[in-house]
Order: sequence, then C-alpha cells, then structure tokens
Amino acid sequence: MGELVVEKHTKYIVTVEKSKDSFESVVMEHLRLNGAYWGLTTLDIMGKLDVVDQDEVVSWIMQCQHESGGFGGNIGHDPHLLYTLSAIQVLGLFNKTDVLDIDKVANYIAGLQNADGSFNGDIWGEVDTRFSYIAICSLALLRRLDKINVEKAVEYIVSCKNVDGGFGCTPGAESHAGQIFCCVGALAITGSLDRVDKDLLGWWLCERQLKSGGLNGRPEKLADVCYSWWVLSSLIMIDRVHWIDKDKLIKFILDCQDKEKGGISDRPDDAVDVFHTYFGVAGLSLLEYPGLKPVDPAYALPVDVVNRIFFSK
Ligand code: GRG
Ligand code: ZN
Repeated sequence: MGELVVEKHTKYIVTVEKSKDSFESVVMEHLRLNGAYWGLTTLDIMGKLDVVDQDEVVSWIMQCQHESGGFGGNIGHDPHLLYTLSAIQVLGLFNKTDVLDIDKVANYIAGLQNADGSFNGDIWGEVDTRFSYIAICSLALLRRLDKINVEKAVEYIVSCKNVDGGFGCTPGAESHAGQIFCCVGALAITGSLDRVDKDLLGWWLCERQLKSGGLNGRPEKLADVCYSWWVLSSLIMIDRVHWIDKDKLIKFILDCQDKEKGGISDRPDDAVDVFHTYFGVAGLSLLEYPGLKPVDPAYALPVDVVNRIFFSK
C-alpha cells in the first residue's frame, strides 16, 4: 500500500490558492471562501498551516462580509449561510475569531430560521437540512445557540428522517449520505443523538462500502472519496465506525492520490480537486492514519481547534 504524500498535497493546495487563473480557480471563483476552508483545514490536519500568510487570508475574509453580518463566497458576492460558516471555521483555524462582531454574525444566521424550525440558506428562501447544520454549527462555534429556537430546529431535522434510518434535505426526500452528515452533525452538536435510530442508520451507512473499499453516497451509486467524510463522520458520531473495513477504505483513499502533482480525486485516476483532497485527508484522519491531527466529526475542524474555541475565555 502507498502512503500519503503530504508534501505534494501541501504544494498542490498552496498552488491552487495562489494561481488565480488556473482552471479550478476560475470554476471556483464564486465559492472561493468555501474552497479556502477545505484547503486550509486540509493543511492544518497535515500540520502545514504555517505555509500560508494568515493576515492576508483574514483580511480577505473580512472583505467578504456584508452589512447584514453574513459572508459572500468572494469579495462583492451575495451573502449565504455556507460562506458564513466557512468564514467562522477559517478564522477558528487561525485563532482569529475575535476579529468578528459575534452578535452581528449570529443575528444574521438566526434571522434565517423559519417558524417550523428549518433554515433558509439566504434571502432567496431555499430550505434544506444542510442549512440547519450550517446554522447550528456556526452558532455553536460562536457560542450563540441561544439566538435560535434549538428545540424547533431539532424537530425539523427529525421530520426529515426516513424509514431506512437516514435523512434527506426536506421531509420525505430520499436519504443521502451528505444530508445524513448534516442531520447527525446538527443533532450531535445540540445533544440530540437520542433522536437517531443508531443501529438502523449504522446499517444503512455501512452498506455504503463497496468491494473496492470505497464508499458511495446512496445505494447503486459509484464510490467517491468525499463519502469517506460524509459517511465516516456520521458512523463515528453514532458509534458504529467498526462496522466498515477501515483498512480497505484507507487503501481506496490512498489510491486516489496524484502522487506526482499532489491532490486527491473522487476515484482512482480522475482529476484531483481541493474538495476531494480535504475529504481524503480528513477521512484518513478519521481512520486514525498516522501523522495527521484528529478531526472532530461534527464540527469538521481539527479537535485542537474545537477545544481552543470552547475552552478559552
Ligand atoms: C463543514 C463539512 C462541512 C459541510 C458544510 C455544504 C454542507 C455543510 C454539507 C453538504 C452535504 C451534502 C449534501 C453533500 C453531498 C455532496 C455530493 C457529493 C452530492 C452529489 O450527489 P449526487 O447525487 O452524487 O450528484 P452521487 O454520489 O449520489 O452520484
Ligand atoms: Zn465526491
């Protein structure tokens, strides 16, 4: 079995961040703040965060903030919950959350909760359990969960639970590993994991492992490195990670590396991108691959960062 080529992945991430005219950078322009979160978190997990200029990143992030308190994906782009979470997470990585007007950001997030407990992603009104997770995770990191109706938020998430034990994006929508991560993560953060049928959901999640060792996101779909994050983090939160073959999954992830140029792809021999590089490295961390910082499965940040946020001041 090969090994994780840490130096190559570090170089790959730094290059993607810097080269504003690469194909990936052009495609990602509108969600750059989100891409920054994936790339920088990956560097931190590998112990390489010191290769970036923190002040430059923090100053750029603050330029993405709007009067409303929310953050856009880049300077001049509309605010959305997704980029607001990325901003909080990256500032957390750098131990710089004190540059934020915490109540202003928290009020923006809380203002997106609906009467049924669900959340809109932005002013345009799309509702999805992704936004429930993002709101809850963001407010928990800001230590402002008291700004929303947590009980109703939990009830809405539970209303998206299916008979297979999984969760979808809205009530009645098909179970999908990405949505399951969001719902289980939000329930974990709010101390509501008793609302999950752990054996039933654990069974559905461990069935995602295919012969190759890789995981898919739904029955009959292809394996993809990103599910090493969405599925594995969920299995850990419900205490059922021993139901999959860890060694086979480690091998699948390592086989998705570009060992020359760095970066990790969705499946062997595909083109690499910064998202799957995060999912691969974070997945390996969840699998306790040597030399990586442990990652918190609910907050999607290194455990030492989460501890610093909750046990300081
Ligand atoms: C901080 C980790 C973190 C997340 C922020 C954005 C978000 C919250 C969560 C997204 C959860 C989600 C829905 C992930 C799924 C993404 C994905 C791979 C979708 C692809 O779905 P299909 O149906 O692909 O196109 P498959 O694999 O089913 O063929
Ligand atoms: Zn993927």
